Amino acid sequence: MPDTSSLPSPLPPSDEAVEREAARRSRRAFIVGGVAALAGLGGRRWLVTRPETDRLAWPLRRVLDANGRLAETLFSPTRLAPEFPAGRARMPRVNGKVGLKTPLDPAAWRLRVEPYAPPLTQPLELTLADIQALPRVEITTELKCIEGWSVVVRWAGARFADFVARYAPAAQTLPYVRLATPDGAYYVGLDLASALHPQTLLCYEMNGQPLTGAHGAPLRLVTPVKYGIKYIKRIGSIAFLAERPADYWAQRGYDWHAGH
Ligand SMILES: Nc1nc2c(c(=O)[nH]1)N[C@H]1C(S)=C(S)[C@@H](COP(=O)(O)O)O[C@H]1N2
Ligand SMILES: [Mo]
Repeated sequence: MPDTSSLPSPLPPSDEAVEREAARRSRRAFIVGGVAALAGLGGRRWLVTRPETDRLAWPLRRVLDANGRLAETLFSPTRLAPEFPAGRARMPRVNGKVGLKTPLDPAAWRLRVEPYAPPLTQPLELTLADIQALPRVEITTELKCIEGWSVVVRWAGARFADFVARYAPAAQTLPYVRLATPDGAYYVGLDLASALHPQTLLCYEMNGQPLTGAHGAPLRLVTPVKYGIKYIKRIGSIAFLAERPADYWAQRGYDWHAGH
């Protein structure tokens, strides 16, 4: 189990707040459902022929977003994904090569932290050694792909929370994080609570070996409370933002939070 004692622990929402939010959401979903029912037998047809928002008919996108916001309300930094004995770890297939098409020179690679607040007007450029200087954490968890397969993997890296505390402490006032590959082709958005979750890691090793190029060398994200779509490989830049950032797979029909 990771040691969470030194981490900031935002208070979980009160039961009352969660219930209020759930009631508000279900009223909304009821209204959307009611609209579909009113449309009668043609309802399904009507639904799937609506103009799309991020590749989903807008009423469906609206329900998905409402569910996602409910997930955000219920999200708890103390709810941990199950861990497994290290011996259970296997090598997953290489899945998803968006943003990995060009060759990468590991020696020239830098992690770019975008300026997020004055007096930081220049991006911070970190090396892999800077990340490896943070406390090393190892966890064995299940990588779950949204396509329906999963593999237990042993990861090693630094907690995202430790990275923020050391290299971007003032960024903790901003509610969102965006991570992108160096070419910008693949990008992932996280709310700050998910980024600071004790199992969210910036990983440089997989099953006891340095990451291979196809698995995201030199640095990838691991966030075991979410699906594999959020485990961005070959991170090139990290930005802290006031607005919810776009997310590669959320723009292609999946849930923005992608928790499970
Ligand atoms: N840069 C980048 N990262 C990515 C993807 C991708 O296409 N490009 N695919 C994601 C998906 S859908 C999954 S399931 C995992 C798979 O990780 P693996 O290839 O190490 O098994 O990587 C994620 N990270
Ligand atoms: Mo995936």
